[in-house]
Amino acid sequence: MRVDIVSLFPEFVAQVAGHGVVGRAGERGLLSIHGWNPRDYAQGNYRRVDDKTFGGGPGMVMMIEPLQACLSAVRAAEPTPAPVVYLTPQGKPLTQPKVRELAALPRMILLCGRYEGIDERFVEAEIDEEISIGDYVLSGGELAAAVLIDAVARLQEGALNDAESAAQDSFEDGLLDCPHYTHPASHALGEVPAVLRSGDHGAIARWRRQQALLRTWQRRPELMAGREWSKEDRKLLKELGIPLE
Ligand code: 6GU
Repeated sequence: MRVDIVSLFPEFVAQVAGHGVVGRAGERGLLSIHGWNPRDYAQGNYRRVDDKTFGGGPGMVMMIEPLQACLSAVRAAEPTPAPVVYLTPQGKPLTQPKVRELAALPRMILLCGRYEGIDERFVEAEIDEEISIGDYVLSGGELAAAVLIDAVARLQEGALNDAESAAQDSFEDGLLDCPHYTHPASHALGEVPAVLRSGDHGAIARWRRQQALLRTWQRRPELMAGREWSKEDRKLLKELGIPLE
């Protein structure tokens, strides 16, 4: 997958997203990240990319022209079609299904806003999707873009080693992950649950599933509302005393 980042700090995004799984996906040729700075496409001595907000008020707004020129260069660099995703707190909250959808594309173009945002006319004309990473305010879309790149990179076929298998991650099934333990089995802080040491793979799988259900119910009950449960899940929920709706 190819990711183009349009940002006033494109190196920052590439840096943050360049470590660990994402870096390895790059080395394995599964992901390539390309940074683009609208300032390089701005006019005049000052290479101005932002201006005062019409109607007054604090803060600066990113101007249409440098963004349009920059986006044209991004498109011209490579013919693969790509949605333009604008990272903004006004966007739809990012979820794992959305990550999966984007991860399956050959390319995406990420636009990071700074200041108060970007001229709405550019948003209407050029943006395909607006995405937020949560209900809090960041000073720019750069960290959000790095988050999105990380989430998408680890879903690229071959990005994870076996031990990291994405299939068992929190949210891949819409539930939180079960607890995990490692050696020593016995420690002053407590014992590893006996079932995990039993060697009974069926019992271990059931325990993990039940723990995932329990944790989700305790911590994020809204994730469980309106779901269809399998026969096995219904049994595990009943054992926990968790009512089915
Ligand atoms: Cl995508 N951008 C900014 N500036 N703040 C955010 C965000 C994005 N998502 C949550 N907060």
